[in-house]
Amino acid sequence: MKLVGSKTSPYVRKVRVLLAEKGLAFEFLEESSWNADTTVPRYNPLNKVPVLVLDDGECLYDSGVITEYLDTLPGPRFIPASGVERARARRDEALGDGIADAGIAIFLERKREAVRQDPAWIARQRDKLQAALVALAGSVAAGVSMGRAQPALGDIACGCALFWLEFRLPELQWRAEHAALRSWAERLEKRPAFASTRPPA
Ligand SMILES: N[C@@H](CCC(=O)N[C@@H](CS)C(=O)NCC(=O)O)C(=O)O
Repeated sequence: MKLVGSKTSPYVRKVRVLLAEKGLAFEFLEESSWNADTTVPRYNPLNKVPVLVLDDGECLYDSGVITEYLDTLPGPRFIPASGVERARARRDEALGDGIADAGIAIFLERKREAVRQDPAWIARQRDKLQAALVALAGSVAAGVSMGRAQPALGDIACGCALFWLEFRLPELQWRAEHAALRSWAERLEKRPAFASTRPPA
């Protein structure tokens, strides 16, 4: 199978970390949907990454669909089979993806020329981020579905989102503001699956 995506995308990193944690082999086709000559629309009509291309050419997107599929393949399981435990794992993944969505919305808005930026829109996304960081810190500290020694899907998704925030919106300082997140992040980033998928400087 082939993964299409960029090394800076938090959603792509989530998939790469899961592939590494499960020990699954894949080919990485490095592509950004923002390049003028991008080939991503060949794989996803929405021109977004990640896309997982199966051996018969079928394409899977978005990242939540890909993680659900990968979890059915051999290796350790990251999504419980059923019930509220399964819903919790998917919810925690949605929290991570939502943090990435809000961060990317700010990042893209700030790329517009200053007079065209909407401060109210940026503030709305920032409110989501602040509330999500508080919720994540609480979940990690409680250790019910995240924050345990063996990372769950939510740890992977939220970890990738927070490391992306640090990379693109470093002024957020989530490590300084949430001690629970600092120690949790330090544990995650020591794992080979995270260390080997750091975005390029
Ligand atoms: N919900 C999607 C989000 C994917 C996404 O927005 N990827 C970004 C890269 S970080 C992208 O390709 N953006 C291009 C665009 O929005 O046109 C997922 O989880 O896969």
